[in-house]
Amino acid sequence: MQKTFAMIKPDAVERNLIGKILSRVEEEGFKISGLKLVEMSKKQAEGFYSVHSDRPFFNDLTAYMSSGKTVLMVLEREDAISHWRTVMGATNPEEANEGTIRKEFGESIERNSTHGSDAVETASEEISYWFSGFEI
Ligand code: IDP
Ligand code: MG
Repeated sequence: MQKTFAMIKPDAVERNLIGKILSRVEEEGFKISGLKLVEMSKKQAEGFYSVHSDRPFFNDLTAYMSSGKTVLMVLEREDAISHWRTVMGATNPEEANEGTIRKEFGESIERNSTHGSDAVETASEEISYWFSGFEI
C-alpha cells in the first residue's frame, strides 16, 4: 500500500463537485486515510507550490488556490501516486484523456479541478505540509 496527497481544488468545490469526485476516489479503490476542507491563505498556497515560484503563473495560481475552499485528502492504495495521476489526467484538461477527472471537470490549465503528488518524496512532503500524524 502507498499513500498519495490529493486535492479537490476551489473551481470544483465552487461547482458542487466534491461528492462526484469523492465517489470516483472510492470507485478507484482508494482508502481515504485523511480528509479535510480548508480555505488556504495565499501564504500557505505559496509554500505548497514553492517549487513553481519562478514560473509566470505562480501569482495567479496561488491567488486562485486561496480564493475559496479546497478538499485535502490522503489516499491509500496499491500504486496510489501513479494511479491517482492517471485518474486525474493531464495538467491541461484539453490534453487529458477521455474519462479522466480533469477532462470531465477541468475548466482550464489552471482551474483543473484536482491535484495529485507526482513522486514518493513529494507525496510524503505534501502529506506532512497539510496533515499532522494523528489526522491520518
Ligand atoms: P500537476 O498539477 O499536473 O502536477 P504542475 O506542473 O505541477 O501540474 O502545476 C501545478 C498546478 O499549476 C497545475 O495543476 C495547474 O493548476 C497550475 N499550472 C500549471 N501549468 C500552468 C500554466 O501554464 N498556466 C497556468 N496554470 C498552470
Ligand atoms: Mg505537480
